[in-house]
Amino acid sequence: MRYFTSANQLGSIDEALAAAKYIKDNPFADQELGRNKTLLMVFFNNSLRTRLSTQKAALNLGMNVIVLDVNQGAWKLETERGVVMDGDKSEHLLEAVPVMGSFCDIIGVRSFAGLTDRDYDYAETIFNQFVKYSGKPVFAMETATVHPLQAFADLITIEEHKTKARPKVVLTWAPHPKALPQAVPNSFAEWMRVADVDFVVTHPEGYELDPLFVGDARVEYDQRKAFEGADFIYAKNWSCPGVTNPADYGKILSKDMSWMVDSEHMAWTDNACFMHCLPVRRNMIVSDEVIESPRSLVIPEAANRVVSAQTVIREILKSL
Ligand code: AN0
Ligand code: CP
Repeated sequence: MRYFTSANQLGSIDEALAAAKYIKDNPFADQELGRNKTLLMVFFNNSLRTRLSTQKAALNLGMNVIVLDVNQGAWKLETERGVVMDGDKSEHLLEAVPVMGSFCDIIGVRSFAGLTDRDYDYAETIFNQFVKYSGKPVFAMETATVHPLQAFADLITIEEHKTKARPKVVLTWAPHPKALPQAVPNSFAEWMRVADVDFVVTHPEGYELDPLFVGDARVEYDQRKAFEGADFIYAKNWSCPGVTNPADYGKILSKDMSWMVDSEHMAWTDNACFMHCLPVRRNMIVSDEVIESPRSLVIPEAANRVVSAQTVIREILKSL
């Protein structure tokens, strides 16, 4: 595997889930696979779960791990080719990336969306420079437009908790004070479309996700209608994807608190489980009561990030 950003790179979704189950049951079975191999994790943004779970996954596979916070202690990086570097950026990504590649066998990259230039973000400019110039397999630890390790962990969690063969899964937008990327809902939509679930997306008008990810999934603008009969409620804020109006890309179009998931909202469902990728702002996205309820899966969902990361890194190790 040269790079990992989406569901289809793991073969069929059933194969991916079977591999994840094997890893969950046998976390230390492949320690030889990673012996003397080094994972470099490069962060352009903050992280708690991705940082810890991906390290833990690599350690379970017997690997060595190096972590670089680009914004803390490294040289400020220029990412655009052709600029006269007379500002505050001391080094170009075009040298930094192959140098990083020379120190490791696999690279994980977290490179958030800037949310100002849609074309730049959706071209995955930073991630693709790692793929092109590092000479090593690269996986997404949340890039500008995707968060596949999260979506895979979400799917594993749904598999573990579903009580129906084909559960109804609802992705709902919820309010947030800051503009957030579309990476989590993009990947969640992409993975739910290939999973055996009845998938519905609900959000205020203007928040339509890119068709590249949401495809022909059902969109229901009436949140109450969307929630009816739901088995899983997956809440997430995202900023305007700029699909209907490119000028609105990255903007906050609504802070409508009636979209916050509280007990009243959950009462519309079929006793659904509540999910969120975390970090979550309580009483903006979800009420204290719902996130603390026995139907909340946020902690096991986060714990499954080790499983999704380990499944992906193992596949990459097997292909080295
Ligand atoms: C990020 C986001 O919405 O993409 C990370 C989530 C995994 N969230 C925040 O920055 C709060
Ligand atoms: N869910 C997730 O990726 O969290 P972090 O941003 O803390 O890594």
